[in-house]
Amino acid sequence: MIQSDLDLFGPEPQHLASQTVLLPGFALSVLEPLLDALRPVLRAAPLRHMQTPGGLNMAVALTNCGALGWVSDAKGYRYTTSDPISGQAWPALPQVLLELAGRAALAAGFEGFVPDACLINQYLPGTRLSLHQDRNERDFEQPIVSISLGLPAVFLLGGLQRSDRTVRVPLSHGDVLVWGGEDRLRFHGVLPIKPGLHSRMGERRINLTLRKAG
Ligand code: MD3
Ligand code: FE
Repeated sequence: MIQSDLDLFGPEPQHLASQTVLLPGFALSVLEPLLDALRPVLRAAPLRHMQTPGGLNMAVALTNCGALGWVSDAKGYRYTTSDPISGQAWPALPQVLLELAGRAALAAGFEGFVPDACLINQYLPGTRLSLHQDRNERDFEQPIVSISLGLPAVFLLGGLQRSDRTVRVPLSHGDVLVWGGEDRLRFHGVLPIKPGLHSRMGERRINLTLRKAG
């Protein structure tokens, strides 16, 4: 089959591990409604650099929407119901994002995923995220859905031990990744973002991570 035929049907889901599925371009069909919904969220709860529990400035700028939001400060990593800057509840999770996450989870084999938290990470060129596990959620049986927007990234997918080998997964604008089950506690990270200009998103990568945190 020639490339143009493949384009008509869109790339197939790719299994990166037993319960890790890459859905290439899955977010593109709702891209404009998604960006329209994100703008007021970012106005109400601006991106900011949080401190690590050890007192260092995080390279990634972040904010949240949903009933719960992930924060980091001297007290540690945790979920809060309000934005520590404004003192207000985090902005509501936009319906378009809730529905996109549910459809992505279903496409990856996870039924009935209803997230209550969306972490919004912004990476400028040069920004990386070092290898870590996500352990602040209550129920590790729940999957995580991640939406990549803007500049491309190379995602590092490791194993259950920090020392396990990692595989490099290129992520493009509109790609959606879903993790669950035995892959939920894999170590993972993001290599430094290469300089570039994305036609729709500018000089940055935005990652939306949807979880059931509470
Ligand atoms: C893989 N964010 O916010 S996608 C994070 O691109 C985070 O901003 C990255 O890691 C980003 O914690 C990676 C999300 C992700 C979340 C949980 C995972 C990837 C995962 C759990 C297991 C394996
Ligand atoms: Fe993570």
